[in-house]
Amino acid sequence: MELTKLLGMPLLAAEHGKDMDGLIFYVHVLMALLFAGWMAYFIYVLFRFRKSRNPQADHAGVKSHASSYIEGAVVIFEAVLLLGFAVPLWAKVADKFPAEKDSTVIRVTAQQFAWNSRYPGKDGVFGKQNPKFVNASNAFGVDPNDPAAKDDVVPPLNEMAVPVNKPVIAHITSMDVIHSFKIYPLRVNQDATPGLRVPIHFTPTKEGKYQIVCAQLCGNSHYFMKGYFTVYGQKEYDEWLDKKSKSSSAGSLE
Ligand SMILES: [Cu+2]
Repeated sequence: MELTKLLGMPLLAAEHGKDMDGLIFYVHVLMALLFAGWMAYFIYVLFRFRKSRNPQADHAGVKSHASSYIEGAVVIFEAVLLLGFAVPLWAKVADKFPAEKDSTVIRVTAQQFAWNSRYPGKDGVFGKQNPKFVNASNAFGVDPNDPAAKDDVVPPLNEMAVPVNKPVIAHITSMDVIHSFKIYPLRVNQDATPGLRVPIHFTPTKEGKYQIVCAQLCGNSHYFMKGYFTVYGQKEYDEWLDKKSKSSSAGSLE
């Protein structure tokens, strides 16, 4: 949190966000160290190989293999970092999903130039989907004959909400071209790719109304593609969902 303020980062409203802000901070520190190191080396080389000391260029060049060994060592070191630490850590952090029953599960479908969302309704089960049912009034291709689809909740375009302090699992996909689902305060960013449904998870920690932006140039109205993601207290969320389930367009697909 402190780090977020120190760096002048956007408001932070998700649990994992402090690790992301920390990562951005440490990457900057590493870059600063590399910059200082390379600058020092550059200045040393300017001085060491100055003209007065080296009037004639040495055409034979360096004969020792020290630099090859150093480069080999760097490759091994980086391979250990990547395979030994980065990949297992990513698997642990990003792939470890919370249980669906303890989470708010949403299906998000991007389209030019808006965000659709779908909630499973009281039965907790999403209606079956099939691309053959997709049309202008059925963005999700929901099977109109599936009973589980009847109570699904489809809020108006560009409107989503979740309760605070409860994990969210959002399945991100797209109807047409590649978009990208991004909410700065929640430190969430996932490409929405046609034909792929990619799940992400995060836990919002602060109530508020946050803007969903499209972070992938997706057409002439890309700039215009924004939605609102509201984090409510549990009670307000229940009221919101109840209201949306009454006005939901899911029923009209029958
Ligand atoms: Cu877009």
